[in-house]
Amino acid sequence: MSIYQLPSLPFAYDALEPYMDAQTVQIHFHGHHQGYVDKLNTLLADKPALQLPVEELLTTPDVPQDVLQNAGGHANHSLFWRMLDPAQRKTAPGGELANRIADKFGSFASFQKEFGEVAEKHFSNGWAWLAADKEGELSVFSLPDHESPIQKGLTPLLLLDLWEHAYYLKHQNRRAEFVQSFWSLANWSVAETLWESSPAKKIQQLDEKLAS
Ligand code: MN3
Repeated sequence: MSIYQLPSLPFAYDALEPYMDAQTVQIHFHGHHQGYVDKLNTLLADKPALQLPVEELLTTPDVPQDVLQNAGGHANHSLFWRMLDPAQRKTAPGGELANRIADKFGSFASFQKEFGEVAEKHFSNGWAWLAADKEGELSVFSLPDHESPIQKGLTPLLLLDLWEHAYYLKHQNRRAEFVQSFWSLANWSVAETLWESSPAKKIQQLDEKLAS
């Protein structure tokens, strides 16, 4: 019995066409993501004290670097697949997240522009992120390799894989084109759910309860 397992892919391999091709999705999921899961299982097979839920592992002190890298790979991809909506029922966030984005970036379009620039400029492997801090303040940034905002005490709301394995078969060296195509797949319902379960939002809900 493995400690960590590949989660289900919430859509068919070809469901993200034409933005992400079926071959890329299949290799990305069964090759790359499975690879991080397998490596993590190997690394932690004889370390029962570190056999923790993967997000917990990211904030545990003194975790070896190779364990952190593979834990980040597993955590980020598990969330990333859920951040892609083949049917895209929502092309922009709604509710409070929409207001927060407008407050912080001026408009949803300005947010997309900033996220796109961060993603395009990021050098080499990494991920682009939208995250919230403990006060609910939003920020857009990129992190190298599989580093996660969770390691900085932030709550991820949106993420985009910038590793070449995520886009090279279809988009080759045109990362900007890949980033642009993400706006046709981004799952804003999931981003809203992540916002609703963020620490700042929980405090707000408790305050509302106390005031009622
Ligand atoms: Mn990847």
